[in-house]
Amino acid sequence: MSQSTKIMHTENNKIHMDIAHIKFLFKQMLRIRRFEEKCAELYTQEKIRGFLHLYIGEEAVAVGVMQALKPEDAVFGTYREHGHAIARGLSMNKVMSEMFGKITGSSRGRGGSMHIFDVEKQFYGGNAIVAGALPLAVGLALANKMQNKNNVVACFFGEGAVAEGEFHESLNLAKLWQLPILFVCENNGYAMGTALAISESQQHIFRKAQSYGLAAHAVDGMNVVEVESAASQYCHRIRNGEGPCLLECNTYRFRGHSMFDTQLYRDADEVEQWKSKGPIIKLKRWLEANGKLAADELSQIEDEVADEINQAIAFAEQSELEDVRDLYLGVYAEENS
Ligand SMILES: Cc1ncc(C[n+]2csc(CCOP(=O)(O)OP(=O)(O)O)c2C)c(N)n1
Repeated sequence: MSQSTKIMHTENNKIHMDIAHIKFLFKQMLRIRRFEEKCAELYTQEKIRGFLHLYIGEEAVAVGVMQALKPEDAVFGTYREHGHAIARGLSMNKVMSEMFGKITGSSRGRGGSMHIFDVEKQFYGGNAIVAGALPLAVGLALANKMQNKNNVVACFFGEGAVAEGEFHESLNLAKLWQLPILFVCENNGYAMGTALAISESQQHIFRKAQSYGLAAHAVDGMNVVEVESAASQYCHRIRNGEGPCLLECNTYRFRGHSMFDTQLYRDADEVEQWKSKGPIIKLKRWLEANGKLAADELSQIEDEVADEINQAIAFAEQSELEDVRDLYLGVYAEENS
């Protein structure tokens, strides 16, 4: 969720942002990174089960885009959505409990890692289907338009989604009906083991969007400031009724596709190169080089993040599983309802 007070303006194509806000962005990314690292650990301990897709390396995308959104806007994530959920402002308690399958989770523990959902935060998943969120997001944007609401619907998806018909159908209808929607492509170069470079003739996703008439361009998805700035400009256009936009964020996942991935499809050198320009390390270096982040302040931020995560784990551990007698709850319509 965005910070209430911030200062950002662009001048001569340079982005100027308040230092307190930049530090806020840094902490948001760190919260996601440390949460994900802990999830990997808990997975090996079998506290978290099922599929687990980590967002490590891609934090700048969710954090940057969320700053451009208001509480009444809606968000659709992917199955790699822990980062989207945390950046949107869901409590770590709720997200961690969902991982543990506990009733205090955002989906009563029924969804797990890929199905985090929170109506209060206008967070509509978590979706296991590649490109599955796009038509849902278009439907919600259509509903908003028909009700004369200029709320933005933000829809995240990986570049692998462009191989699905839903991507093309969704962009086409969104433009045809001038819907208030921001498509956010997290282009990390690989759809599981399939590199974009060997599967698509047009590898610039934003150009596909332009061919449908959307305003679209690509940004460095490792630069949270750039992502926020671009998303804010697009949200401004969308709220003005200027139609849908697509932001392509070039990024990289530092770990395997999920917890089971031998990663034979990419070189270790390539991974290391991307890690060295990761969103957190890059911003940390910049803050330090400009004398804006002292060692004691950094360790205080790390401590606060660790405390929040430890509390979330304790909360999830202590929470109950759903009572088996409630198994049919929400499955069938209630009689007389
Ligand atoms: C419709 C559909 N087809 C295939 C799959 C299997 N699958 C799961 S993830 C994935 C790759 C998607 O890659 P991308 O959209 O680039 O997202 P990333 O994992 O890189 O974040 C595939 C093919 C699926 N979940 N849904």
